[in-house]
Amino acid sequence: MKVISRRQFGKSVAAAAAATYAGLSLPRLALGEPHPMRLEYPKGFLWGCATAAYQVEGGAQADGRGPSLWDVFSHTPGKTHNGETGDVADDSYHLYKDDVQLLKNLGVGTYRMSISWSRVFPTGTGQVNQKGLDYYSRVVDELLANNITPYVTMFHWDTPAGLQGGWQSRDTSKAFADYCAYVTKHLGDKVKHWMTTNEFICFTDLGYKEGQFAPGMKLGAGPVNQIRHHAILAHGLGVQAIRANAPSGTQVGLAENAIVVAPVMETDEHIEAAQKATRDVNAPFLTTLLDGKYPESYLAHEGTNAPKVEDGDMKAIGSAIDFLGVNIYVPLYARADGSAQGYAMEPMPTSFPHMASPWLQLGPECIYWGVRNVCDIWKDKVPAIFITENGTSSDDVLTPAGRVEDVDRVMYLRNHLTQLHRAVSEGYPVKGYFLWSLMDNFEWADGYSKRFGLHYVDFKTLKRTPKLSAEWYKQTIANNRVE
Ligand code: GBH
Repeated sequence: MKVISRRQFGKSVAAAAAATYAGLSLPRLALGEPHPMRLEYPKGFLWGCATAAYQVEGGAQADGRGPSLWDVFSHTPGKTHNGETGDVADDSYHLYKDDVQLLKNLGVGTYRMSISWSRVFPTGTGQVNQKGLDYYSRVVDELLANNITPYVTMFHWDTPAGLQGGWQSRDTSKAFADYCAYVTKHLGDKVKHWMTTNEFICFTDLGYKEGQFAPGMKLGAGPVNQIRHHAILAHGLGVQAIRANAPSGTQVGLAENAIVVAPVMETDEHIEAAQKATRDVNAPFLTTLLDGKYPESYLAHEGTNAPKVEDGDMKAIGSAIDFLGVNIYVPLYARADGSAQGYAMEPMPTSFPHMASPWLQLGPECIYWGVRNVCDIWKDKVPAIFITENGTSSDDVLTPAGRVEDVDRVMYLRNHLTQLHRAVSEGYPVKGYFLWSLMDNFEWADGYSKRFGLHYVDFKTLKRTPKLSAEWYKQTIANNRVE
């Protein structure tokens, strides 16, 4: 009997295996060699970061700024985490040049920021505060000087406290249009991309129905539906005002947290179910805006609580937009169930994973379905789409060495940008992506307890430190691909 060594035996087994599986594998790549499935974004894809005035500016009383409902709310005991306020926040009011350098270092092409209405009109209407407007002029100039295109939101929840009745009053929608007209007239030569409002539900339902956001009220269905109507009306009148006062070529849209419904499985029936659900769950806001009318099912469901609509309202609300901005963080799931409405929403199991904020459940495919549903349902009503926010909170820790190893944020971003790439590669008109947020900031009712930034902010010294995710985003932008 022929005796073979253990070594020879191993070799012959390996050779037999290699023969069996030959043809089933591709040649190995050398280090640094591009792999065939690299997720390249199209040339010219716009990478950016987003913030909002009350969350980063501070300078709450600087240069004649009037109070907003969020100043009042955050100064009311028990409303925010540890009673924290946006009085100082990141003090971007004074440190904006540093912040533009942070953006420049990341290599972004654009910055989404918002204007504090009560800096420009301290009581919301009437008397203008020139110094407030000048501040935004300086910020915009600084961005442009650094080759960063400003995308500006007119309203990110900081309703001037001087407006009697806030969003309960129809006059607020009109005051908003006047404010938009004034700002566009004065900044329209420099800013070419405007968003009217940010996330309707957060300054309507959460402020006037749930009470967890400013102004902290808990009203019934009738008043709340009217408030929702005033909010979308403000958007519509705002679009008209911006168009009437801006140079031609100006792009107008909004930033809406379209509620994303993903199909449980990717089959025709479940996809159809998810689309039906998308229309319904977004009924009072996005659906009405893009259809130019309230859905029959919504009106029927609300009955005598349905909003009172005046002549011309729906025309304004349905104004054509140049782009739709969607803020996307989390998914919901639907399945086809053979019912009359055509779908059932899946309850979320308690075991569903989430990020540092308990509401921030991790389902990266939401960014793909968010884009696809909206584009498939409303087609040419959505000529271009931007992700105006996406990002996550993390329990960031600044090490003694001055590092923040936020691998969970990198994981979140990598997976969302992978899913977004799918939407882009299927031809959906996604033009850009704004990461929320440039730096840690005032996270509304959560105060400073939840950090969403690419830069860590020490809220005592206001020092900004880039996190690992900032390095990762910088590299992603430089390569124009995600990996
Ligand atoms: C966006 O809202 C905002 O536009 C931005 O200002 C904000 O900083 C960012 O996201 C991160 O939150 O406490 O369970 O009741 C996202 C939508 C709506 C999500 C309110 C959190 C409270 C959930 N947000 N919601 S809960």
